[in-house]
Amino acid sequence: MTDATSTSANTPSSGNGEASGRDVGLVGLAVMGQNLVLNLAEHGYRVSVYNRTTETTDEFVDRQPFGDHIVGYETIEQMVASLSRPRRIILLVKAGVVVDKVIESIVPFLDDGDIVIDGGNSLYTDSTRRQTALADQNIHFIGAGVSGGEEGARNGPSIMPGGASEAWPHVKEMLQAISAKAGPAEDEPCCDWVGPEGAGHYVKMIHNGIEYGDMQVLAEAYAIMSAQGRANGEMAATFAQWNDGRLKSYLVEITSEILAHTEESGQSTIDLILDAAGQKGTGKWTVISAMELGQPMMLVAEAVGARMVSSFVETRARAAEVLPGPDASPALDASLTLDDIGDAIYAAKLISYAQGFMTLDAASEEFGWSLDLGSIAKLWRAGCIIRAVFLDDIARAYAEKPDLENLLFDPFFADALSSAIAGLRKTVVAAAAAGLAVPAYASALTFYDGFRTARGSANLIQAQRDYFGAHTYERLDKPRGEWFHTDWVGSGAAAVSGSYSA
Ligand code: NBP
Repeated sequence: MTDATSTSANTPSSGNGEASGRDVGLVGLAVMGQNLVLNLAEHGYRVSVYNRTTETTDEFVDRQPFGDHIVGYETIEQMVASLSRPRRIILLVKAGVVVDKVIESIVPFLDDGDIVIDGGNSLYTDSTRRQTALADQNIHFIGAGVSGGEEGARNGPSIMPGGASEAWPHVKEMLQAISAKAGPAEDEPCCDWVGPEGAGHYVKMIHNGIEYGDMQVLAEAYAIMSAQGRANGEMAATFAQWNDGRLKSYLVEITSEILAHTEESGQSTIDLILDAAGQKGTGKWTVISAMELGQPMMLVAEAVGARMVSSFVETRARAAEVLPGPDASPALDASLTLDDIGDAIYAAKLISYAQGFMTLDAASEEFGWSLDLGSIAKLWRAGCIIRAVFLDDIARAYAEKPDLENLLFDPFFADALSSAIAGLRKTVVAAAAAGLAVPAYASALTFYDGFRTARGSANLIQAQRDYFGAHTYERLDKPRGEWFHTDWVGSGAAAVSGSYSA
């Protein structure tokens, strides 16, 4: 490999269509890749594109409207050779082993200091591994979470880059230019450096986990309102109204539009859709990571579980015939209002985000990433699927108190939760009495009640563990850190030397 010598092509070049010195390369012309290329070209960047299947490249280049700002290449080698140095190459290929294969095929043509950006939904541990391996070859690797789907990629996604920080100055202007913008003047890019190793993909993973939670929270509101006998049009109007206030968010907005959508026949489209939710794995990854870090991200865990239960279509149909529910009449407490349900959505979301930020905080500590939680909240204000007005409040909470122990201790969130929690409680009680599953709401309420309980019931669990496994326990009448074992069938407690952790 030779040294990269020329200056950065961070700003768009004038673009005269020459075959060398192009600004950025992109591999992978499926839905995300094509839209991100159009976004780059619209911002003046000259993009060299490559796709494994050449016909896809040809079709795309032929119909795109940006002329020689977008040029297709038949081989990776030609694409790499077309770029100015340090070369910047974005990968938007299928996550997993494909990313490794593509990196392997590119590396032989790269020089010291070139930059590879993986913009797919890669697992953060893979990104950490890739960054380390490529650093050994003097290649800078950036794992960049990109959220917003097809529309975001085209018009401005939320971008969460992490990895080789030396590369950030070479890509900052470009990635911030194509990202969504937020803030009062809509000029603050939803793209900033997140941290080392796989930090960017970690933050994207937590974003996706929270997205699972938000979707479940809205689906439960839909289930309750349906059980109340409300028509889809009325529910659409309610979600639209909620979208004018504290619940304002992309997911509430599209939920309203979905519920209002009808077929040519006049029938609601939502009523024709099979109730079996798919998933690609980022919610599951979130829960696994939270568990590994000892963080109760339970609302997202329930959301992942609810999708699993939904997929048992035939089994649920059989269970519906043999497993009785409560004999409730009317089906739902008639005093449960739309305001109560709105409160349930809001309180559950507050708790879910608090759990998400607890996990981010723990990951930052565990991996030594120094994550800026307020900055992360800002990245999610626009462009991404969980964009919502209250991310401004989260950003403000961490800006005011960067060492905030828990989001729920911020005065704004504490007040907001205390005013909404009664609605959540009423909704959970009504749903449980009617035999309606509301796993996200119930989990949020249970977390809230457990979290605010100064003395709980884990003393019994410690006693049970000590009884069957001599796992020892701490005592209220002795200092923390002193451990005891009781001979439960004999007599008395004996101090155990040293510390013990389970
Ligand atoms: P896909 O995840 O469907 O991947 C398709 C692309 O990967 C095509 O360009 C395909 O080339 C290429 N590819 C495959 Br498959 N195997 C390959 C190989 N062995 N060598 C080279 N290229 C290979 O595309 P996508 O939906 O655009 O998503 C791209 C990334 O962005 C993924 O990581 C995804 O999880 C993430 N993401 C997607 C969305 C979304 O809304 N779709 C949102 C956010 C993030 P081919 O044309 O030759 O088959």
